[in-house]
Amino acid sequence: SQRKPIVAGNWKMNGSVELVEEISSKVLSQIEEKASLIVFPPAMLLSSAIEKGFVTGTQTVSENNSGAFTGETSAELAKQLGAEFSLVGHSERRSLFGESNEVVAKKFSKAQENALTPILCVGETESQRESGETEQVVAEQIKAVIEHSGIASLSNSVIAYEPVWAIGTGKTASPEQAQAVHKFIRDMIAEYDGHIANELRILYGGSVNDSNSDLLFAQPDIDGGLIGGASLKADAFLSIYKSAL
Ligand code: G2H
Repeated sequence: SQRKPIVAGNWKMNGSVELVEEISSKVLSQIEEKASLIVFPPAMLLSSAIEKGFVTGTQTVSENNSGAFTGETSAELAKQLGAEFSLVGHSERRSLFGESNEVVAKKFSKAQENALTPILCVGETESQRESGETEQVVAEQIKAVIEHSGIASLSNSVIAYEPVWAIGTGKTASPEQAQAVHKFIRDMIAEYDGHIANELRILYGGSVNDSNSDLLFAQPDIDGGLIGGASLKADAFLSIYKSAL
């Protein structure tokens, strides 16, 4: 496909100034034009990561502009620092911090208002998959954004499919399972707009490592990955990046 792959590292609440230095020194010299590499460090490491030369994003953004929202991450300030992306609706935000589809849709649009490219994370839980609800759950998560911001908003965004049962569990979706959902997502969006669907990068996330990334990224509708645990190890992250080239 013509879509430029993305390999993104979601550090979650991990890492350190030293880790920014270590990963930048081992990985940044290996970046090629053919695939993008983005890191999502904890907000307090954004400046260090930007200074070292990483393309960065925040792990979430507030749906509010500014004001009495103690502890929140401002999209406007993230942009001022030099961030270019933001994750929205990561499953940990949904499950641990109670973010509904509607709240996630507001965060998506707040990111775009501030010229951050949102990476919308979607995915079903294990029990939803077992009861055959995967497609319905993922469709609802995406439709909440389309209803709030319109289909055109997806042209400046990325989707990450992360089955909840595969996150941090070491239990990756098989390339076929992942491809099936990615294709479902692309087809669903094509019903609104074929061009947007064709251009949209859809990343896979959930226990991606340096031994499963090759086969996952080779699938026709998988345009790279959102990597958690393995993005904290320079060698593994680099080899995952290389499998997207
Ligand atoms: C899914 C993923 C990164 P991990 O949360 O967003 O984490 O690769 O550790 O499963």
